[in-house]
Amino acid sequence: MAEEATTTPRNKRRTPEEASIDPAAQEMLTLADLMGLGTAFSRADDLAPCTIGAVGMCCSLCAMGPCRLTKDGGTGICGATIDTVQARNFVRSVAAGSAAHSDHGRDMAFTLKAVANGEAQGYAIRDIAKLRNVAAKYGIPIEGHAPEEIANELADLYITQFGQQRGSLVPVVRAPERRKKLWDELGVTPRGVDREVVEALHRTHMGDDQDASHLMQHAVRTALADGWGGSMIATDVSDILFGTPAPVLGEANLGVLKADMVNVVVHGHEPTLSQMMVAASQDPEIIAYAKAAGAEGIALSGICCTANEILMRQGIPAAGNFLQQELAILTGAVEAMVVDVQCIMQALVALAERFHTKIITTSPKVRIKGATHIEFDEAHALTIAKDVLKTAVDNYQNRAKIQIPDFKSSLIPGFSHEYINYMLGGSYRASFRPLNDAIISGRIRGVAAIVGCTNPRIRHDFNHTTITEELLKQDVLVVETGCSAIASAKMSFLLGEAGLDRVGPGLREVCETVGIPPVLHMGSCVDNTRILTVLTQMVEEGGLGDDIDAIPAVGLAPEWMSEKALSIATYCVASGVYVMMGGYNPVEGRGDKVPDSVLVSELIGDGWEETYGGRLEFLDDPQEMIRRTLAHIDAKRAALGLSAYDPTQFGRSGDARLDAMEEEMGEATLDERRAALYGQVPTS
Ligand code: NFS
Repeated sequence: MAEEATTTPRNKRRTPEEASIDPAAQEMLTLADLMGLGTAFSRADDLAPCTIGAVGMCCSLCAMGPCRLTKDGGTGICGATIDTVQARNFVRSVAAGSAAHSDHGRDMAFTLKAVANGEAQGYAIRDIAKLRNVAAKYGIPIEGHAPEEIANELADLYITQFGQQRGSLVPVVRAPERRKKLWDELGVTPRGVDREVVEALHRTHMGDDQDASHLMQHAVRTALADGWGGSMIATDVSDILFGTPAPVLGEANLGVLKADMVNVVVHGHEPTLSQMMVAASQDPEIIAYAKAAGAEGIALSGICCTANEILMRQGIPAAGNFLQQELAILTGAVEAMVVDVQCIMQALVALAERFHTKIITTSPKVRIKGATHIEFDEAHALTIAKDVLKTAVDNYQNRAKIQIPDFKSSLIPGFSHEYINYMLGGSYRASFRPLNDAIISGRIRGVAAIVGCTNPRIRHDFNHTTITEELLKQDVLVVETGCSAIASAKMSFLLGEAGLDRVGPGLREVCETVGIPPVLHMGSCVDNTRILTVLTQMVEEGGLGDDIDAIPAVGLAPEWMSEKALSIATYCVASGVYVMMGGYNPVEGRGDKVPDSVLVSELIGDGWEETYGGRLEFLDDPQEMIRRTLAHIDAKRAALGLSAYDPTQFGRSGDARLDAMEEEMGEATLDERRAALYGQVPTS
């Protein structure tokens, strides 16, 4: 891996190697250049970001502007200061991110209701244990009740969370006691998902809330409605309907596309569609239909978070992360790209027109001009999924020249918090005790959650993998979700043995003992709530303080681009986590010449740390993110009274001991090896 260049140089086209560290992506970018086709990478080179908007100095909330606040102390026409403008923009972004995740959660809750009533074709309640577990948290009666009855009550409760006007969202009961008390005291406990989003839009309308601190307080409340509300509901219901993930073997990168099969790529976020596509693609009738068209069968793969949903439940391969959506089409081997909601580039349609690929939109909420629309509805889910696949098969004959990069990596995803709990303690004593103990002893120095998007202004996958690689060497256990997890998968960090030679001695011992890869793939972006659950369980297990902010843990989104990432960052900070984001800083512009102004960038840093124990920073340099991660983890260890991190204490047990013995014994016979291992030569 080369070691430099993380942000887009201006007015210059990057080479494929400068644009991405992924050889499959590089091959497709070279092809795009040869064919004279644009991608997000080349458009990012050609289109410099607006220097005013990029640092949050533009207000376009009313028609007196847009106002540029480029002068020291300057205001908008209404008198809004730069702090107010930045805070308003920030709140609006968080509201959009929270709305996107939560609307996904709402749809899942409605699907649960439909399944409970037998109105959703092809779906079933797959994880009854999780259903009972979740329902019991809210006092829904479970003993003696059929799964459908429990699901009906849980669905009703979850549906009300969106329109609830007063009180507290019910999933908030799952937060640590001290944290809930803090949120109540600060008045940021979310009341209802829709209420917080609507209020965010109201308060940021022209002439409303004009105090940056007060505005940012509502950013927190709106984000908490996502993390401890909409997203948590989405994760719960997905597990109940499609199964709680457990380790499974999968593959990632464009090399998963098949030259002799009908390739269907699902792209977007909601598992309702993609799970049904998995079922339909395995239907003998559809396979026969594909064979009749001259193909060997149907090869289903995914892009973005919908890829993660089916990867970690069924091991369906991931063709790539966000920036690979166009690159998949460039292979010429994709018969259909089937999209639902979020992170779908409009450019797909124009690019697909240069090939035979059909872009098929399926959500009633999302249409793209020029795409084929086949609307998905859960009442006829399986029938519609089969129709979509038949459309793809019919397109196979139109395929021309193909070029599929020969790069893919194996991985083992599927580390739900339930599975982590189980793997650490077994069925009868499932517990986070071993994880806490490993941190307390210093075998594991701390935990980092590396999450979020890829962004064409940042060298594709570079920050994700650079930070992951170094933190593993430093004995930091890494958990990942979203496009970050796919980046690590492509680097083979998500496969036990393949990654362990790049891991520090203490962490390696833990991975070998428990039998886990050094990077745990925990799912899609809504599944960042699994990380909140893990952190809460670590608090409840004891020994690492009485709230999330005491744990030696850090969150990173080193190549972020979407508003959803801002919402995630904000709810993590409000939950007590130190979060660093790479690249674009939406509150960078200066407001320090305005009398009595509060710098928003200071507010989200020192201000939020004082209030919530977590802080939010935007940084360009991955090395600096690594330095700050380790410094934070070490400071939290010291505050807990734990021993200072010392890697020399570990690494002499487990496989490392065997490896050392192997080296020493060289040509030894089998009996000599047995003698060294067991102290005597067996008699037989
Ligand atoms: Ni997350 Fe998923 Fe990827 Fe970013 Fe988009 S796919 S919800 S937003 S780009 S990680």
